[in-house]
Amino acid sequence: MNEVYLSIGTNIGEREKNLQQAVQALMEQSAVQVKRVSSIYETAAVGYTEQADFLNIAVAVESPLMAQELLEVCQSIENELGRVREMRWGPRIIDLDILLYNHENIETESLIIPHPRMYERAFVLVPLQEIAPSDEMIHEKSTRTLQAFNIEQEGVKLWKKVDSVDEFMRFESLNEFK
Ligand code: X6L
Ligand code: MG
Ligand code: MG
Repeated sequence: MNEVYLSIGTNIGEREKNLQQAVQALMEQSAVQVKRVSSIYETAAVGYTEQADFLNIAVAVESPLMAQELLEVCQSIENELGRVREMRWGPRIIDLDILLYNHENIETESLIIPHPRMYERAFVLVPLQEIAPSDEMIHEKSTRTLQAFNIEQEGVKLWKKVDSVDEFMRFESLNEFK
């Protein structure tokens, strides 16, 4: 079984609902087990900064799938939730990125793991460090980088504390009636 960490982001529409639907879609995959979900962070956009703030989370999953197959699962969920690719680095309904796949280094035409820019991005590392056992899963490199960040200066704010996958999914059932 492979231990995999994902980063999920959204800055269009009902952002919290988009995150829930993405995690729900992961849970509905028979070949994916969702083990942990981080708190939800509101984060200033990086790359192209003239866009709305994001909500970002990190998710730990277990899966027998190969990295490439998981990438296809992530892309199918993005499509299912209505993602359309317009501007590079522009606003998106949902974005699922594979950060880590076991301790493997993978480089193919379509996939680079560990995610090449994750160590520079507080919006990735802050949620990740909440659910990744320290040192064991995150490379030492990233914990060091994380300590060097001034989290607030990086535009990353705790938006909603989440203590378990169940809790994360529970507020979805409430939202069904909205
Ligand atoms: C120089 C050049 C410095 C490019 C940074 C950083 C580009 C990040 C793209 C960069 C550069 C990205 C999210 C986001 C995006 C997200 C927040 C990207 C791709 N995705 N900002 N910007 N959260 N807060 O999920 O990550 S676009
Ligand atoms: Mg991304
Ligand atoms: Mg992506």
